[in-house]
Amino acid sequence: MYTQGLDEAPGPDVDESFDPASLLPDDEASAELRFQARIDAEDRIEPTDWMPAEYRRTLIRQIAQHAHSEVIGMQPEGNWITRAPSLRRKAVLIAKVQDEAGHGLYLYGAAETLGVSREELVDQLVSGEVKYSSIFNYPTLTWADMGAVGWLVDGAAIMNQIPLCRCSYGPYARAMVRVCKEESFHQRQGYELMLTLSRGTPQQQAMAQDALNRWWWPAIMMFGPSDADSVHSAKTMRWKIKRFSNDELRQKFVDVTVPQAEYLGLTVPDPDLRFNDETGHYDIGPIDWDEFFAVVRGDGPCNRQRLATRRAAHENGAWVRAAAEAHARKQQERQQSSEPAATGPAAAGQVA
Ligand code: FAQ
Repeated sequence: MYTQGLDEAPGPDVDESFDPASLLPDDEASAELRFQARIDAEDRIEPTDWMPAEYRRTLIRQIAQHAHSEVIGMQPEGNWITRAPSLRRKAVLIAKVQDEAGHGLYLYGAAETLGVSREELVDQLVSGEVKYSSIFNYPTLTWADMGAVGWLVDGAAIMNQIPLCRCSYGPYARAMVRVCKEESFHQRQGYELMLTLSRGTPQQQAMAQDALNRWWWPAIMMFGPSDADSVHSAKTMRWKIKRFSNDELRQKFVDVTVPQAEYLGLTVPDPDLRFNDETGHYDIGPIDWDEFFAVVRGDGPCNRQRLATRRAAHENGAWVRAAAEAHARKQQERQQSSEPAATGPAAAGQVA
């Protein structure tokens, strides 16, 4: 369902009149033009290729924010592992939370190929210097939230990430392929949980509706500011990091998700929601951008708690990092002391 995004033409191209060459000395200008020509020809940029400094910075910013989101994103669901109502649900939830940790690691790995170290990235997260997705600053109050998060949050994440599988930067695009396969499983388990609740007792149906009421708008906001207010979209679309604008992806999500809510027998909490026969899309009511920007600034319901938990986990893990480093050092010393002196048959290449 979500992979259909891959078959569609990219979104509208950005300001073609902009000429990066006009700002740069000759050598760099021609390098930048060659770079853009490779992007336009759908060539993949790899870590050892020349790239404009701003392309590198933009990718580090986006990939790091994405990695941090996956890592912080473990908290709202991790909260429910001990309270899952059955062994099956617990096993599924543990697997999902572990997947999110893995996604963070692939993404940190992809960011490292751009010349930033893992330590720097992690320090930026725990110091609160860099952003992670707004969505993870909302609390998970009931078990139904595990369904809503899988269905809506992972659903929104996939909608955004499928086009990233075609991102111009090779390591990010390749990381996304696996991430999307796992997110697809996450979305389905969430929807299946919602289906179970919505076919259950009146109390279970009410829990499912309450979870949808609380998660709908934060999921809509996850796609980022409206196109008019998006600072980075113009350049990231020119560089084919992003293939669709924030509003285009938001619309795709709404179009896919509203019929899913109807199938569940739930009501989307938007009195202005209408199917528009002329456009063939759903129109939604106004988004509360004040809420979005407050959460992004650090004033959401759980921002402080999420960062404090992450910081504590990092500090509590210091001994593991120290032990791993000491072990690696010892192994290296042992290896060096047991290596034969560089003379004799081995050094002369006579030993197979
Ligand atoms: N929250 O100019 P734009 C997941 C910031 S993974 C916080 O439009 P851009 C898996 C933006 O960074 C979810 N900040 O920016 C999972 C920028 O700030 P800056 C994460 C936001 O980059 C599921 C400023 O606003 N996914 O859910 C948000 O072109 C379940 C201006 O915005 C990704 O990161 C926001 N929602 O577009 C895990 C995907 N939106 O840096 C656990 C990759 C915007 O200037 C459980 N990222 N901002 O200080 C992207 O596709 C893009 O970065 C966007 C933002 C679309 C998020």
